[in-house]
Amino acid sequence: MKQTVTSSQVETKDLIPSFVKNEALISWVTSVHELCQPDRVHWCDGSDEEYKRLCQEMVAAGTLIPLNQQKRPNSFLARSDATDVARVEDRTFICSQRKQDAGPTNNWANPVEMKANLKELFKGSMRGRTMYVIPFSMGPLGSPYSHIGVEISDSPYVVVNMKIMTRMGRKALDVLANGFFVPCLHSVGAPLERGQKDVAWPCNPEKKYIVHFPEERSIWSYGSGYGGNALLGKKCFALRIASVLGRDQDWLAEHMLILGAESPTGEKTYVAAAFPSACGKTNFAMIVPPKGFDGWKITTVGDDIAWIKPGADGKLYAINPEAGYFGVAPGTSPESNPNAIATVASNTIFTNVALTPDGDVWWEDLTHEAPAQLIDWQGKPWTPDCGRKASHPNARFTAPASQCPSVDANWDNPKGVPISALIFGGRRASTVPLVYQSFNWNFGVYLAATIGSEMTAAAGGTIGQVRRDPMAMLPFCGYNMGDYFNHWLQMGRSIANPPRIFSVNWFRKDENGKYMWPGFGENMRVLKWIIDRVHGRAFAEESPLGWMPRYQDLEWKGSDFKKESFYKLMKVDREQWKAEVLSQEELFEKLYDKLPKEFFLMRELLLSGLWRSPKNWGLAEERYLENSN
Ligand code: SAT
Ligand code: MN
Repeated sequence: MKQTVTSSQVETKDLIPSFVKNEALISWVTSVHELCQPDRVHWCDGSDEEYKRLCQEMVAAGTLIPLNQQKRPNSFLARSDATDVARVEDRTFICSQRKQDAGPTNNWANPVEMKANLKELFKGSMRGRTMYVIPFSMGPLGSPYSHIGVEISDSPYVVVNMKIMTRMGRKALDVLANGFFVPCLHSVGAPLERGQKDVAWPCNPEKKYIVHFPEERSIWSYGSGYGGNALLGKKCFALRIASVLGRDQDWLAEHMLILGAESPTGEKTYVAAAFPSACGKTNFAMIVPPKGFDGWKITTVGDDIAWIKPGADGKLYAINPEAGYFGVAPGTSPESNPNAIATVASNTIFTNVALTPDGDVWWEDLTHEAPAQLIDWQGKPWTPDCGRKASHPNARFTAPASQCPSVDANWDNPKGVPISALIFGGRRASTVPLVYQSFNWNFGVYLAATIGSEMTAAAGGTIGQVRRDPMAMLPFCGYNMGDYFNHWLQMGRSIANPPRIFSVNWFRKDENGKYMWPGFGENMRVLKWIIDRVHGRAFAEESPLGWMPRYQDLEWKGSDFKKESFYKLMKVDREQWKAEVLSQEELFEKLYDKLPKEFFLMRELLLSGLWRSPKNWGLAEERYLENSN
């Protein structure tokens, strides 16, 4: 049968195509159809023809602008409503049955009341629109690590983005068969009355709700068409709901990139790394080794999310549940991330970037000099001296992972890749050294739980104050953060050969406020030490925090970075660390009733280590001087 049906023409039986056999899916789609009252229903098959047709329809509707075919083949620009430009954390809810299961770091609402409220909002919310049924697999099709979701959305923009970001369509439905899926209901919340003309970016400026029902494993999202609010496979499913699945099924859903490093001898090592937002995660996932690293190859498995499960051999294995990148455009340049630039050369959807006179895209930092004229992200004429940014700071590209020049040979491997190290980083102007290795799994969980970023003026906080972002999961953990820490500790108890855990900080500043570390490709020098450590090759000294490299333990070929600068960057300042440990208390107090008892003990050990004679600190200042002779 035809895959698009019009409600006015069809009986409910025609709502469900004959190839759909899953009883739970049939009953869910039927009930959503009844509730949302769309004009048409379309079951997405995930084909290229379908993608093309939807893009053409959106071009006709003014939602997409086709870009110059020569410069940016098969690519489009979308401009969102100015009020719908990012995830809305204050409108994001975890509606567990018990409030304590959401915990103090999540917004909670009574699930019965919330469901009733949502049903009111969704009633007739798709009038005048097409209801798209979008089956998708998070993770390689049929992998034991993967999970199936079905999103129902009234946004064709969501459909084409889901085609890039997930394995979407008929194939996912075939894998689902009669199995379990996560129902993800989405509406832009802008029904069209008879004869009402649509706008280019429909959304609901007043009411937005991004709601998770963890026990039911379902997602209801209303009012926004942007990013993680609307592409429900990403943060909503692959992190918030999946973290709950992980808690219940003994695995981890993490906000981590995954990369592979191949040495000149052909040895392959995979690591996963968590950073809060605005710490250059996509850049690190696609890092290009600097001068002096001939023969090294870095490959990308994922740039945002890792699903990590224990394998039979006692190691942890990870998959990237996504199939594309939804990356921040501003700041991405041929210098900062040449692989990302190559990835978005074609078949890409850009959202809220600027348009050049010749039909290409531009964003801040893409080139050293801005073009003389542009159309900005809101569709207004722009010149370099106009005082506004040409692209929105959260402007994005949606591009297929397969187009990344550094994509890993195993990125789509259903078995996942073995993870040898977990890396945690924050944006810290002071206190936290460039790199150290935690003494063991438990200390590593403690360090991961206490990462954070110093507030900037833009973040609206007190400058210098640290916003803790445990495991970079603060906005993404679907249950109580204290239970989540315990789950991490429990994972360590149950695996024979856990990955080693490291802390990195690319953002330490000197007394003049200048970054002390060049970052970008140079981070490879730190990564190589980490890899050498996990293979038992690199030396490290004991410090109160963990194991630290000496200057000579890093590869400096091709660099003129000074030994004195390195030790300044590695310094563990007792006074700063006393203040750090005290400020960690704030987070711990908030989570007090669920905080693992191990954390109190590790905090005491950390403090007592800091009080050891500086002479005995692996890297106390006096010692650096000794070493430098
Ligand atoms: O909009 S997304 O949630 O996909 C990206 C982000 O805000 O982190
Ligand atoms: Mn992210």
